Amino acid sequence: MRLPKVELHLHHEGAAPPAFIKGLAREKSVNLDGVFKADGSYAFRDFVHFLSVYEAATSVLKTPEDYARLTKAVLEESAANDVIYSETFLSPDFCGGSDVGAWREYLHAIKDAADEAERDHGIILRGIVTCIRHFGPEKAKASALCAAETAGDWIVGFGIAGDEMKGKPKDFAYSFDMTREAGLRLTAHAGEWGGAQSVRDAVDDLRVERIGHGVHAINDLALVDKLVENEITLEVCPGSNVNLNVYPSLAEHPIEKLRKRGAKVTVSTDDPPFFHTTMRDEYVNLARTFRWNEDVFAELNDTAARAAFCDEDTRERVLKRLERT
Ligand code: MCF
Ligand code: ZN
Repeated sequence: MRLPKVELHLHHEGAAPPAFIKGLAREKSVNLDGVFKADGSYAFRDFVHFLSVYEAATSVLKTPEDYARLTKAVLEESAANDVIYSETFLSPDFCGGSDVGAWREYLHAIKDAADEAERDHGIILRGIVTCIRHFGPEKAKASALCAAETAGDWIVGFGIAGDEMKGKPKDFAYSFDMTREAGLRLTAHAGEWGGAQSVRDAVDDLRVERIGHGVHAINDLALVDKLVENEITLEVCPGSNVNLNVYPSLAEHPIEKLRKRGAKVTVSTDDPPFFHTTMRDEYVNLARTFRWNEDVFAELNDTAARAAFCDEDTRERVLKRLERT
């Protein structure tokens, strides 16, 4: 589907095509046994295994220059899917080990590559600094410090991803409070594995304005109504959820029920090559499964543009490009 699209939920390394990771591994003589299947795609059995394969693949990205090359590859693919605005999750744990000086160097390299992609393809990139839940609250604080130090025109948010079954949102409240103070906007992965209560906890204890996934909110309609009332946007990643077996099929995925109940839903790919998806595939599959037409997709993209963490001038530019002729 050739509509202009806004994507709010994309993990930077998770968007790396297998060929890109294999090429870097060859250059640097890194052994990636177990990371790929015989057919060349990423190999993982379940969610916890996915997290370790993700980290193994990411280990070949060693320098700011590697991240610049990754950024170019990722944005070319997004632009080829008609994405006009994208927010990407970046972790200081992977970029310099949460040393603020090193982190700045990675960000400069990524931003230069993003500026070039914006000139060449018109795609706009903004970054969300992300702590990793299974690395624990202390590492999260170091990431939050990096985030607070680099908050600005293109680092616009702070978030948390990773294994939702490790620790409670309130263990990370300090990091969220610090980054809110620094002017960053907040999102948290919740309700992917953790049930409706995990979404409630993220909203109450971290005071986020967006939820990554959030799909299990559907098991508690009073919670969905609270999300509607508080205008909290869900970054829904249907292909990811089906691929990781959160739901057995797209037909059983709650995105349509959430939308019908009035929740602010948006559509993203999460880690596209891991989940054998692209933004175009997501749209085609949703259109086929739920009979969504262009009006529905226009509504989703309008919701996404309004929930984006960018400044108001950028938002206006994006909204203008979404206007249909
Ligand atoms: O959204 C998917 C699945 N649910 C939770 N976490 C992740 C997803 N994709 C990547 N992640 C995590 C993972 O721990 O985010 C981190 C990875 O190490 C990267 S954030 C730049
Ligand atoms: Zn995610």
